[in-house]
Amino acid sequence: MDCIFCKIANGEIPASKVYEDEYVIAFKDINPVAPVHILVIPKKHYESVLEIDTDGSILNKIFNAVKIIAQQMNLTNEGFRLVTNTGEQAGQTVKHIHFHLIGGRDFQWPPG
Ligand code: DGP
Repeated sequence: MDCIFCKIANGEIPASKVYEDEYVIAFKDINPVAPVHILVIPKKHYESVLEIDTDGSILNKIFNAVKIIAQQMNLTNEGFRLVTNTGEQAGQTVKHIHFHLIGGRDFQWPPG
């Protein structure tokens, strides 16, 4: 399968990694929209939230990584946003589920 995030997960394509464990990898977004913009992904390929294991185990691993990275990046006091775009209308361009962890500035709600 020709998936850019699978290639980052298996080391075929370089990325600026900030976290890695057996199940999850996190790296800096190539096109940051905030001072901190990290993509947190499962190493296993799932297209989106719609494909994720229903037992929730991979989500536990992802959220555990998010907590560690937020602490690492000193985002826990000011706050941060965690977003996963699903499907075309939401603007999902890479079809390997990823959570945008963004912080370091104020955000608006509702988002654009
Ligand atoms: P989305 O629009 O939610 O599917 O977000 C995809 C994000 O992935 C977008 O912010 C740019 C980022 N991205 C795409 N290709 C690469 C890449 O090769 N390396 C890195 N680090 N980020 C990428």
